[in-house]
Amino acid sequence: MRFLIVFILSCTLAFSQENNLINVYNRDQISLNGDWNYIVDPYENGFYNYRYQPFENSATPGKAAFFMNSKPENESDLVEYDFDSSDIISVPGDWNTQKEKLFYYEGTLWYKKSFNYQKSKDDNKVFVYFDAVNYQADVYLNGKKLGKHIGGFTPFNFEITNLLKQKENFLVVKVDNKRKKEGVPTLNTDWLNYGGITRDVRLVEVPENFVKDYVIQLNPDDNTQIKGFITLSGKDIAKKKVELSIPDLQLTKELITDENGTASIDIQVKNMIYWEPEHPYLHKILIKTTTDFIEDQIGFRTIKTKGHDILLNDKSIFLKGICLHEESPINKGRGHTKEDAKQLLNWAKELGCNYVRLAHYPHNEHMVRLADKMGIMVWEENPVYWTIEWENKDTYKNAENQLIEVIDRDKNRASVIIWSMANETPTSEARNLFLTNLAKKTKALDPTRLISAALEQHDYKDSKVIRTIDDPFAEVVDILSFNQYIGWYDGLPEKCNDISWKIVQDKPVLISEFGAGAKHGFHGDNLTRWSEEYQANLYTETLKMLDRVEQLRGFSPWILVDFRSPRRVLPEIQDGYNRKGLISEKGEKKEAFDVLRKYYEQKK
Ligand code: GCB
Repeated sequence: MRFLIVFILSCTLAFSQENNLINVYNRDQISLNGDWNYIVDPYENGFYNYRYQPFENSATPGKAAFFMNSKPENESDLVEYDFDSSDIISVPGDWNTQKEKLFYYEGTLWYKKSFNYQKSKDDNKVFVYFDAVNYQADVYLNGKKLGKHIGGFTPFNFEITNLLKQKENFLVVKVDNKRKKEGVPTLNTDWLNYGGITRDVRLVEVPENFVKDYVIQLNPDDNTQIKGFITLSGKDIAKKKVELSIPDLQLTKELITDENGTASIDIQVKNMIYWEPEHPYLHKILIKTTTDFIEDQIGFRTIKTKGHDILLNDKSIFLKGICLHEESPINKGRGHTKEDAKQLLNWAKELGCNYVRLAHYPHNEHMVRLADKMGIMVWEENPVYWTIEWENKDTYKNAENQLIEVIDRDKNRASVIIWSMANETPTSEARNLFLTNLAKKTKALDPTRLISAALEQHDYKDSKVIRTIDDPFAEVVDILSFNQYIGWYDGLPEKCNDISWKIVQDKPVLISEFGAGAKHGFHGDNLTRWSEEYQANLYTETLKMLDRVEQLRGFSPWILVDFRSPRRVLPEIQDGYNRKGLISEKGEKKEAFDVLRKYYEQKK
């Protein structure tokens, strides 16, 4: 279904052209959010016949197939389901927190939405665009299969122009969130496997010839040069005029597309205003063709490393960070609204952060759009977590596809500075190859950003107090990042006094995680597990220890807010939550919040 062309624009700037629309955020659209009917189908009865053959493989799927949205035609007719009299669920939203009986459900739910649609122009094209569905979506319109998508955190779309009617369309989505050994992520994670159509669903209408894709970024090696491309899609796209304007730079350029509908951008600019956390300036960008018009807001900055330094616009920076899961601080459950993102990023700002690590998968688009506006740098991660099937080619394809989709969505966001390939993966030849291939792909698609992965630390030779990073993938990354839990899983907080690191790679170091669990409101002394005092003391001791790491250029403690995890079962303390948050799931700050806030306040 997907095809990928890599345009080599210069030796330093190449990007993918993908099948998905980009910047739907700023496109005309009709939302399909709201009430949908749903059917719980643990046996996938609406998908397979009693011989376990998929109905969709047959030219005449018959009435039993749920995607046909069948109704009895007369009083004798047998149809054993009915969407319209089935229960209702809100889209977007996970099913776990909307329906008590589905809290731990992992399996198939069928969703149905009926709608009328009037195109604004006859020859326009219409797409249905899903911001994310966890984990597998099989999508049907008016009884016809549009396609399927695997991966719970990235967008996908299907063109529906030819199937769309003015009245009584029905869109049916089979959503399956069963965890799979070969999946990405795999069976084991430390977060709740929220199922459902978890992000927005939109109908996007575009002209027959439209702006399909673009990259407008600074050349990493020359920050006075804007480079990239604009690609059109449609029947008549060769040798076409495309106007690119950036009004606040008083810049209007007329570009001409090549045979494939792509126009290269190479513009020299004087007096550029750069994007940086203290001044997150976004330029209004206007792209006009004879048929289409699209607007975006893009920040210009460069991000590089040199020796031990991370350079933002050629100045060395320290990343004052925090990790985030995509859980709503407002409605609980999987977060998806602008308000959810705003609350999380406001807390990060209050903590003094200029950086967040979006763990452990791509978050919704509001998050990166807001980070752009608020001046917060972002680490964005592929859900390659713990023990993936490294030798499985389909698993690799799946991981790569999810990465391509997030790069495609966020390649014009200034806030995104790091693509993370994975989290805490055990080294082996197969794993090293898997991650190296992902890294190569990422660099080929996006040479303007940095690559990292949350690695693990190891004992240095036989020493119990000197740690090192002994991992072949450390050679591949731009930034050497690792998680460490000294004082929590590894001894008590005072152990921090004894530990030092011998880092042999000539790269900047980020500590991608450290932390301790504490139940808000539970008090004890510094050595009482789960007390706020223990957590605060662990932060104090860890921060002293990290100050001794010469190469350290930032960190992102684990984690801003307590989050749901079925692995965390201790009654009265965890009750289904990982308690390493600096803030409880109810929004109450723990003592450690202030320890970190004060540290960031005095940190230059
Ligand atoms: C980790 C994982 C993170 C867990 C955390 C913990 O190293 O990367 O996903 O939630 O530890 O709390 O144990």
